[in-house]
Amino acid sequence: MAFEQPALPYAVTALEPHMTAQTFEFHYGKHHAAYVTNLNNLTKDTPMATMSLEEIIKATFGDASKAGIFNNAAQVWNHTFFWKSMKPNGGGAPTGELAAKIDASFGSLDKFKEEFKAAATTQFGSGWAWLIKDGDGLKITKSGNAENPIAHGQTPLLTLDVWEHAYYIDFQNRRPDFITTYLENLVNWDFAAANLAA
Ligand code: MN3
Repeated sequence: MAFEQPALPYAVTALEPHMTAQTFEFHYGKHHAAYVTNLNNLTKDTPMATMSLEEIIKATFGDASKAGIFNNAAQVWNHTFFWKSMKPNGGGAPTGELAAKIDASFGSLDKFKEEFKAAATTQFGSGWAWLIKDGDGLKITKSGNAENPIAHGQTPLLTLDVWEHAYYIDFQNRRPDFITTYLENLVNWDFAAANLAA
């Protein structure tokens, strides 16, 4: 069975004005869709066609001869995870165990935001910023291009896409404003809490 692009968890207009339908038209409709098409073409009639994305990501990471498969499989996975990392009327503050772990790991929610913003801003060129599980605590990481925590056997809780295509339509070159908007208006703490509990 071919890989399929999962439906968005909300309407393309649901995150406006923070993330516009036009951004979804390109980012979901063109970029994410193209990674799915490429992955299907690259794995057609091979054993990988029936593997999970996570299995493919782990099996191809670091293998230069499989870089195309890794890049497309990871980008399919990363974008699906990114859409879920946001929600209409997102932002605000986490609660419960997640809130306690953020305080324990970063000092406060504000300190977390500062550190996350620094990581997402300083990822040079294309890539991703992540909140991941780290033992009993939490950690912020960043990765270049398609690389993700799954490749490293880590458990991601949230992600932010900082490729230019993620923000250029709505924010042009202002990546820091995009990151602030994500943290204040879009981030889905329920999704992060569910990943922490899983
Ligand atoms: Mn993207």
